[in-house]
Amino acid sequence: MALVLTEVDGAVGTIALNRPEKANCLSNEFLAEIISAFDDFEGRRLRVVVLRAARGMKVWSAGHDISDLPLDGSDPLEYKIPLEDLLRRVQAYPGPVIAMVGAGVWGGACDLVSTCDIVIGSEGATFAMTPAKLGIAYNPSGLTHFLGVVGLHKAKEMFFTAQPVTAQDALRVGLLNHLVPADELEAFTYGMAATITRNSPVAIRAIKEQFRLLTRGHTLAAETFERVQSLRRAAYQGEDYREGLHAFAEKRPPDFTGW
Ligand code: LCV
Repeated sequence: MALVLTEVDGAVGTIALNRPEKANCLSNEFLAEIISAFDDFEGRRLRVVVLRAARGMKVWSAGHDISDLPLDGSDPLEYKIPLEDLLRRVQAYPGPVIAMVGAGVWGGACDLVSTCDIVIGSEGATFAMTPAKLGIAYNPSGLTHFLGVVGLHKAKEMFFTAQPVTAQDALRVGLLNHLVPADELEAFTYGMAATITRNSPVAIRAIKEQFRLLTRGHTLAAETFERVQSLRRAAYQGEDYREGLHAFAEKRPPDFTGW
């Protein structure tokens, strides 16, 4: 069964995540197929991409496939992992990427959804940032990104609690552009996509890239970068990270003892 379902309607392409048996969690193979879909759509000059879960999915995406996370002491969220490649691919796509969300979004998938240019949800949409559940200290580009989307206090609450944010709360803090009834979600999303396709793709491409450049976060002094890397390394090479992954695999709550 194809992990990624694609549809094209005029200048609008749709990428649907289709891994129901694993709650749409994002394996490296899955991520590579999503990136290929974006490459194909760019080659076809599709002006808008809608990113969604396949119809009938109980979960939009359970985030990174935890079984793909390394336990050899290497950085689980380094620059060149497939998930980070996909986040950059979304940002580099020359047209708007609209996330259409009607169910739960977890971890790296939550970063993916909020990396999209516009997020439209229905009541079932929830958003959880889960690295602390796994002993992962996340990464500076991801944290910077959330700061730009929801602001410092909400970003801290999301990362410290690892609990899902409701659709209403997501709308209130700016994680959702629109919250619409489930039976109107598709019509609303594709109506906005159609509106966008009537505007200049050259102007939109330039405006999107300027937004990316203007919101990239601060330059880091060498000493700051080294401290960031030391904090992150202590986490992913520590016992909490191992405990987080083993607890998930054993379907039990983690018992973190680090400090
Ligand atoms: C592998 C999975 C997963 C999964 N990986 O269905 O952002 S970071 O830093 O945290 C980053 C590293 C990241 O994204 O990490 C992943 C964060 N994700 C989560 O913490 C969510 C973990 N999943 C869940 O809490 C539940 O699966 C939800 C609530 C999403 C759905 O629950 P539901 O009862 O509907 P199951 O839990 O039964 O999941 C169905 C199958 O998918 C597997 C899960 O182990 C099960 O497989 P088996 O049937 O073989 O047991 N699965 C779910 N999520 N992230 N595998």
